[in-house]
Amino acid sequence: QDYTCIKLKVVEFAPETLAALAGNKEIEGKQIFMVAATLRPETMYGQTNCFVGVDIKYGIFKTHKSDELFLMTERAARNMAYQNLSPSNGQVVKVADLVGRQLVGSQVKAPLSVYPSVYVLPMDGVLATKGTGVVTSVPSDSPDDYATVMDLKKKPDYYKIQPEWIASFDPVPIIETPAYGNLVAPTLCAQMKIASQKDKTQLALAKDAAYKDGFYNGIMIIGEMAGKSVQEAKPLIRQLLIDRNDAVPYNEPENLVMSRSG
Ligand code: ZZB
Repeated sequence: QDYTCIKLKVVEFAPETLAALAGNKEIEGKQIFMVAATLRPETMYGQTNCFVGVDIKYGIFKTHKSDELFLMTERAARNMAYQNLSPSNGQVVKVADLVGRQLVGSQVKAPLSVYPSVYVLPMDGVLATKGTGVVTSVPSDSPDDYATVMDLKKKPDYYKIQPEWIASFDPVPIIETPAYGNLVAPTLCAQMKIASQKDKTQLALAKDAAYKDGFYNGIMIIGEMAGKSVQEAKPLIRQLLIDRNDAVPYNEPENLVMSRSG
């Protein structure tokens, strides 16, 4: 898979993260990025939060840039080490260990998002075996993200989050399609009566529909490429993010990814 890895700069770690990192000299004076693999760079204007799996193990790793550290799974760090994204070819240098639940409540700056900073929140379905294990959330165009955000809004106590970490971060209209309007994922979830991230069968169908409709029929209605088709805008926005040092290209051989079947 040809991913774009979006660099979400940590602006404030949650108290639990800080406790886990206390006394760590390797992170002093460094910029730390939570790195999220996406196939839809054109949707980054609509990021409302970042997702982690609460039981997933993450690390903080040295990168090709001496002042930048990446927070992601070790598996992703090992792949990146062969893509010029580590200190030297094949070299993986971990400077800290973390567990997803320690990251919840941290704040990151999501490039291009209309929101100046967004929170790290829990999602049940994050796969440790795909991408970086960090997922950036675009509830306007990703049915999985929208369904999860609905769960979090309904049951903040159950998910151990503060309601304000998601309450004022509404989905942002960024792409318009003739079939589903300017909020493709909320429209699909309503039509298909999807109420929770647990509705996996329906969500898989909704995701398929959202991908196809967005790609073939979507028009950008926000940002630098407003007015252009999604097909045209996608590579341009990807390049714009890379040029600004807000993203890096990242490849993952399809046969090494245990995606849909888990
Ligand atoms: C932002 C985004 C916006 C995404 C959208 C999708 C959509 P796929 O579709 O299965 O091939 N993702 C990335 N890593 C993980 C992970 N470890 N666990 C669970 N989900 C993950 O996978 C690519 C998409 O799955 C990625 O693109 C990411 O969500 C998520 F509007 O990033 B996406 C209709 C989908 N729309």
